[in-house]
Amino acid sequence: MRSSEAEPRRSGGIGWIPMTAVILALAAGPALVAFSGTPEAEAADALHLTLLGTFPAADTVLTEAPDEVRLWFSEAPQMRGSSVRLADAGGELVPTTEAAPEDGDETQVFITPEAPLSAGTYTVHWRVIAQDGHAQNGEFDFQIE
Ligand SMILES: [Cu+2]
Repeated sequence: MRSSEAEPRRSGGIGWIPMTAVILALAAGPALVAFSGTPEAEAADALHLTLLGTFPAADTVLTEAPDEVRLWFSEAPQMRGSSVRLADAGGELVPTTEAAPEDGDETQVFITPEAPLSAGTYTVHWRVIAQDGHAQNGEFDFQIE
């Protein structure tokens, strides 16, 4: 009797512990993610510059070739280490001026193609250094009909 009474208790105990571990893991997982993603990450996001807009706007189709490519940021990037490059549909770099801040509004950075752009799809690759030293990069396409 003793052993048959002990057996279910024991198996019940074994079953209960893993279930508790699973529940704890499920509860702790999101909590840990939330914790690691909260105060420090938000502070870093607040410091990071963000891309506010571009000309041409991403994924637009233009009927006329733009004479520049311009990016607007939430703060003035550090120009040292920052770059904006233009590539054609084949991935070849299109000759442009070096990325330069707009006079009087250094939150805007622009490049100017050295020759008028022909019809086709282009990709803008940008990389900028925020005032806090963090690099941000991205790319977007536009098309000229
Ligand atoms: Cu940052």
